Amino acid sequence: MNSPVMQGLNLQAPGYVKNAKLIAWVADMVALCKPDQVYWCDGSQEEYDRLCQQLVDAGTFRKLDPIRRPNSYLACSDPSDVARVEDRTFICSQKKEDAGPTNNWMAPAEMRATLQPLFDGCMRGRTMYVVPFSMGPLGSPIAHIGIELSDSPYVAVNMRIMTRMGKAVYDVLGVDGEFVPCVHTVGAPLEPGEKDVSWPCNTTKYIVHYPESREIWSYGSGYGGNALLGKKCFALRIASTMGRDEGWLAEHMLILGVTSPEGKKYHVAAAFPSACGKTNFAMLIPPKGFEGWKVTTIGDDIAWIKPGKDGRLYAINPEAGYFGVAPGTNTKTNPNCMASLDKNVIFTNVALTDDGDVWWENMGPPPAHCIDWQGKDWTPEIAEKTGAKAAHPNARFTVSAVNNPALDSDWDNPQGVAIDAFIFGGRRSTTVPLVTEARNWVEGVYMAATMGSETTAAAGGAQGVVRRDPFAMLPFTGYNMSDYFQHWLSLGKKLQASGAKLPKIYTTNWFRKGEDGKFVWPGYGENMRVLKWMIDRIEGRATGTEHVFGVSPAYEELNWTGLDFTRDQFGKVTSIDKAAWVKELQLHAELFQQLSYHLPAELTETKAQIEKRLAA
Ligand code: SAT
Ligand code: MN
Repeated sequence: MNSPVMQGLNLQAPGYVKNAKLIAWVADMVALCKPDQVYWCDGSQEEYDRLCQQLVDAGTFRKLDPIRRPNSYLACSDPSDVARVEDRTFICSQKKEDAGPTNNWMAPAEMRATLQPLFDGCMRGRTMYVVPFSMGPLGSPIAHIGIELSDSPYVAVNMRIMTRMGKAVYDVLGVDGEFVPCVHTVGAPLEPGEKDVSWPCNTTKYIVHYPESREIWSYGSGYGGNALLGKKCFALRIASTMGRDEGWLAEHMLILGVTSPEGKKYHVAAAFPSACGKTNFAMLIPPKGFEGWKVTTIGDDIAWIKPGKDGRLYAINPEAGYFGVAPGTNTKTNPNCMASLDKNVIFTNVALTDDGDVWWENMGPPPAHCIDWQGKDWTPEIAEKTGAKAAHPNARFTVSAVNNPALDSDWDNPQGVAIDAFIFGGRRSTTVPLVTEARNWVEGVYMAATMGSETTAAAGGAQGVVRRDPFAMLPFTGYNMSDYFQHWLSLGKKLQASGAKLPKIYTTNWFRKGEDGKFVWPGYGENMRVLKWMIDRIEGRATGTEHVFGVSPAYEELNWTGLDFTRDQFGKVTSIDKAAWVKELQLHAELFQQLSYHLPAELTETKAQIEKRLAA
């Protein structure tokens, strides 16, 4: 503790930090990163307000109008740092096969040698924030602890919203508790006297995971999942490997509760790729015709699911807030979300209106003038001429779950909620019908494994290209994808053998388009009609129609009260085109070819059965 680099640093951990491994690790990281200061976050409101003010003074934050948007801020990132960077994300397991063909891999020793010079002195001129957080309710048997060291105060305040962050974490951690060490730097050290920029980052980026030692190292980005390491890095990539080793599941799923007019409650976990409306579905308001039904939110992005003593699967939301996509969110698509954004929000890369509020595409009528996310003047006329967006398509809000008027009373229950159904939803303009139930667990795993989706802006890629996105986990599974399929199959088999009733598995597609190129299904709140059918199936009230790869509803089985949706339109979103499916199965074959190492035989067998039925 008395080495020269540490002199004058507030390295001394607060008295309530008693974990020797943690204290030693922080000292090592200080020696490596060489920050000017170390600041131990306590998670208090006072601290949050102070750091936000500091971000305002630094020009990173702009405080929004206190009447229109109380206690809320706008941050605009560097235009080069606007999304997760999948091509810079690495899984560094000892063996390449363990990362599998869907992950970027580098040998741990080689990666450590690469990162060493980058991290050496990376925090010069900056403060290292020690951010203690719990993924999941503090002390829950399903929860786990992480500590993020970051030189970004933006990360510290976002982590306070997104996780249970603060000194209470140290009580759970105790003297010898386990934590996942997460090191993050924007990779922009400051020379003495050098003036900082409002969004420091580096053109070189590395988002690195060592699954065997359960470590995360992130370099060069301050944005979203690259920097808020509790989210995709820990809660999905590292946690999925923990789940494989320990017999549980870390999934890219929202969790919702549905309560019937009779007061019976069901829990559904649903996987959709990033930016495909998970937040909207998690906050769904039942439409006309569903009086007395209630949908409540447990989580909007990630689920940790562990088998209970009764053999059922119990899920928690490891997060405590929503880091949602702003563009497209409005009082029609997601009224609960709009209400959540009334106050105490951090907005990133949306537009600033002349009256000190925010605006984004499709939020409502455009303002006559605003400042776009890059600080330029924006008017509807300019947009018309140049196509300039006021908000970046991947612009985000960070808001606490407690802001959500539809928050489920069990959202913070340390025991989690028992899952009745899983939904896997792709974004496909053709081929895949509105909803299909798997006849058994294996068929459900097949559906999830072969899910395809047209890409969105969240991954920073082009829009509209179909890519296979197994379980909506393509960029998030921290190990070999085929081993992950096997883990799902094995867990199902084990639970079934114990006599437990497994959740039903569905695949949905809200995104079929007509010849006019427009979505046929109205989506949003109307998805309740599909959800209700699933519950009818769970209760044995709906027969469904069996087809080549599962069971789908007949037109009569959905409640159409309050919606004008014809049998013909229903046909457009549910039809199964044989030729399209022959092609689709060729694409499944390509996927299986790519994933052939350790690919479970059950999946190729399921495919053969579908092909047989298709040919019949
Ligand atoms: O930017 S994040 O990775 O946190 C969000 C997402 O891609 O879903
Ligand atoms: Mn996500």
